[in-house]
Amino acid sequence: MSSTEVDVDFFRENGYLLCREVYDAGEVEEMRGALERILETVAGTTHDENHAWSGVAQEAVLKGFHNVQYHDAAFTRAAANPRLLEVLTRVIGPDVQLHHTKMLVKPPEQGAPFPMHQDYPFFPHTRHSVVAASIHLDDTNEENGCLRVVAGSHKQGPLEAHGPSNTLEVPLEDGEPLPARAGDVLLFSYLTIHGSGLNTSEAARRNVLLQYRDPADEPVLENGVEQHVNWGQGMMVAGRNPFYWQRHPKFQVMPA
Ligand SMILES: O=C(O)CCC(=O)C(=O)O
Repeated sequence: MSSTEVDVDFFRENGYLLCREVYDAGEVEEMRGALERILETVAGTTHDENHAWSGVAQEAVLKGFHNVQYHDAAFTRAAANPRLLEVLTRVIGPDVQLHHTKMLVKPPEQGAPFPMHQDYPFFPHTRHSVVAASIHLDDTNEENGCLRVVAGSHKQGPLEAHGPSNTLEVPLEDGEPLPARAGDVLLFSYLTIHGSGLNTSEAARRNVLLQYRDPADEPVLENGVEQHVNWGQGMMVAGRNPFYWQRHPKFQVMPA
């Protein structure tokens, strides 16, 4: 990937950008290993819940775990990968801050779909700088539930969403399927309408999703408190945080 391939105008116009070969085969393999170890660790424990979104078929399964960089340093390296930062600094600006991370595994033949939604209602901000980087650990296509986006939908701004999963009345088919290769990253604004279909293939579809923002972008507070907070939030991956003393998380260690 070279900097000339970062088509910032395309991102601004369409609200997404598919960046090819951001991670090399070795980096993908390292993340696959780390992700499989997380799955092995939770298997058979109370942590191994189905994280499929509300409203999807009951047999559909999603293995979705947050804070992956606290499980394995492979994800810390991935979150601060220089090739990814080259893209993020062109799209967000020189200062880039991690907001949160998660892994999403759609198991074979029953991997849960994501109904169409914007990410905005889960973690609203005032300047809408929040951008997702979805790292593909497997080749994706329509059969295994690749991501779909509605190009240009970010320009509509925040839309009225429904239910606990903040879904929109937009059929999945309205989203353009974006098949990708392992190592590719799909960037999209948290205002871009997106979703993905069921994984009906014989193999798992594994993605790691990292959310970033400009540290100057203030979260919308509820009763004076930011709602979507987790450890690792606020880590600077590029530039500096001029707002550290005004806004930083205060965590309390609680018994598990
Ligand atoms: O990875 C996917 O299929 C979709 C993930 C997604 O839309 C989300 O986590 O908001």
